[in-house]
Amino acid sequence: MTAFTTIQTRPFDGQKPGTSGLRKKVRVFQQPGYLENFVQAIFDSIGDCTGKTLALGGDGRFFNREAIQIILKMAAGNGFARVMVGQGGILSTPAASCVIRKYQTFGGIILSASHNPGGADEDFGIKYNIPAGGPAPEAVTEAIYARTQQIDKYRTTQVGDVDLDQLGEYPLGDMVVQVFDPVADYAALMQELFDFDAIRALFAGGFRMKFDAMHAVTGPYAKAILEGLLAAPAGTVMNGTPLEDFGHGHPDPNLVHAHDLVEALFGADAPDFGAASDGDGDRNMILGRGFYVTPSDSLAVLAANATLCPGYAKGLAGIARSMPTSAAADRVAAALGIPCYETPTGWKFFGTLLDAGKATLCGEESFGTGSDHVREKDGLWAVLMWLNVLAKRQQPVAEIVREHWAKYGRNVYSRHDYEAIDSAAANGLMEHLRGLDLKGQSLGAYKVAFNDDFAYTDPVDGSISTKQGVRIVFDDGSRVVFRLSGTGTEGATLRLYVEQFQPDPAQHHLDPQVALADLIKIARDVAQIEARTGRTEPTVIT
Ligand code: VG1
Ligand code: CO
Repeated sequence: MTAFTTIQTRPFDGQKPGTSGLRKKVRVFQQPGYLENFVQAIFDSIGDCTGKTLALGGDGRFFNREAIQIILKMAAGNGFARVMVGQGGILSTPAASCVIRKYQTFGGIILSASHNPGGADEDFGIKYNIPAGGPAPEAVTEAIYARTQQIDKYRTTQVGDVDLDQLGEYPLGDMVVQVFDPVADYAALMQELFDFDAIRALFAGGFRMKFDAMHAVTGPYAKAILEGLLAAPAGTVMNGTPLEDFGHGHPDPNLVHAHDLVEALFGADAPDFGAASDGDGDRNMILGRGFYVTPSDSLAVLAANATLCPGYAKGLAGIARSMPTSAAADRVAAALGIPCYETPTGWKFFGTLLDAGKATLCGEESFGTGSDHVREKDGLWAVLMWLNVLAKRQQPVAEIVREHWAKYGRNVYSRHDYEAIDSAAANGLMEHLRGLDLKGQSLGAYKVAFNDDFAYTDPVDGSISTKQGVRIVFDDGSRVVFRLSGTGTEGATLRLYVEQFQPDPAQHHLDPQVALADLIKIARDVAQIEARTGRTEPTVIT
């Protein structure tokens, strides 16, 4: 019989997980009972925890360590036999997925608000991953949310804190806390997938790279793998020590926030290759010398070159991409004669396809790429796959992408984010778009083939997800897509995605903002962005 203490509590409003877990300001999470209620709601929703093992860790942001101590005691109070926690409380999202699968734990809890800033006045987040290793599907997150609205008590154990910095096993009540090396299992998996000898030879031949860990969780992983196992020169990894406030940065690997890296790759004497990862290590940005690879193109290029990597030498079963992601990957799938699936935004929708062996590679336009090796998107994995491809092809990044466009055509693509806009205005804008019937109408030089609000029926389990983004598709295949972010903590963020297929190689060099200017204007007008939000320009363009 587990010794536990029952604490009375009352529900908090708004503990509804978004695109990727529950994200709120740190101060919200610091309210007595707030974190505890959500954790108890998880434990109440996932079945009998008695005797089970839980994986636990986070991206190292402010409140990570305190939250881990709270969760450890609650896990003991709820009957878990063991919690595997990353040393120092560190565990990247893809490494958590790796560990859950390898040790067949009863899922895991990941503490992260991903790319959102960290610090006492910034963001914190928590999500539960299921035993298959992936983010909880909607049925589970809805059950957790429903439980948070009813909750009246939680269970904990009255014991002292555990030293998270020393590897080893420690008793906590009747439970064992196993502090483990968060890098080792992940690094071992990467060595199974990629040709480390070829990549080592690439670096030995003078190939130069910069990896920007953005003071977030991938620092220790990148140092161990790139500078350690692959013998890249010391200093290849920038901003490699996880800091609680990410050095006052915004750990979002894009052209705006990864400015140190962008300066290096677009400056004089630029290295051959640049990459960055986000707060929790699941996203990646890929740069060549003076060249930016859009995430949608990165997915397509990796798919087209996958068989150069030992882990994918047998070829791909299929590709999956989120709806707003460009159709560049679809063209590769068509050429390979394999299916391409279109899912709603958020990695949780890829899980069933990966489990069923229908998809091998998955990607999102938001700098997320991954495969069936884990059930999360995986930043360093994408970087290593690029390195493997570069080592085999011995060509610059820009040349590989240009050759890809010449072969398949270019899906010219851009995303415009309007951040921290008024929530009511954002909801009104989406309602306005949902109410439009544009079929057959001309907008500028484009004729609308159809417009709808994307709905998805999971081909494996039949679950249905509606209201996943308004799309206006033109009869030449061009499209504009609108959705509201489900990861923010302040106001609303409107995302506008714009895509046009360009088969003519003579046009491939054009800046997407120029090539897409007409479509961007049409999108702003039809959605009444300026009138409804007061914004004349987006906050971030990727
Ligand atoms: C964003 C991205 C989405 C991604 C999600 C979680 O969601 O658009 O593609 O899966 O973040 O990524 P939204 O709802 O804000 O558009 V992460 O790296 O925050 O775990
Ligand atoms: Co992330």
